[in-house]
Amino acid sequence: MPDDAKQAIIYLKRSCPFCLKLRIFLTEAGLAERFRFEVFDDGDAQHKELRARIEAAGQEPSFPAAELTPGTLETGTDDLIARFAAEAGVDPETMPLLRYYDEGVFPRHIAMFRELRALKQARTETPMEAIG
Ligand SMILES: N[C@@H](CCC(=O)N[C@@H](CS)C(=O)NCC(=O)O)C(=O)O
Repeated sequence: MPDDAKQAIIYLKRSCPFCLKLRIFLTEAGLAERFRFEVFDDGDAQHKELRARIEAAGQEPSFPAAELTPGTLETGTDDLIARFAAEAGVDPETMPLLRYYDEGVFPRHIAMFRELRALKQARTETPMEAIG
């Protein structure tokens, strides 16, 4: 089936570790062919449009997002994984690549992101006289 004929769409932000987690799961579970993947960059027009759509539905914008029913965006990486896994009868706990990512690069990435954010915040809060 050509990609643009697929109804179910998964929206992925290119730099997002959660989006990569979902894509790893779908690929390793052999489910990727069922979806059309729309990949966008942080701050681009598609990102802004998707954020506006999610906010208009009264939800907090978050990616990955899945449009399984046209017009409805669903979010929450682990919820989506659990749902697709149950539907396909697969167990994410037994997937070596997903486990490898989820136990290594993923938490490290999140920790580094938080660390960087705290450093940036501390830098903006520190008066120049204190730096010398
Ligand atoms: N609890 C969410 C967290 C996902 C998340 O924090 N995604 C970030 C990108 S890494 C996000 O969507 N931030 C808002 C934005 O980029 O507009 C999940 O598990 O999917």
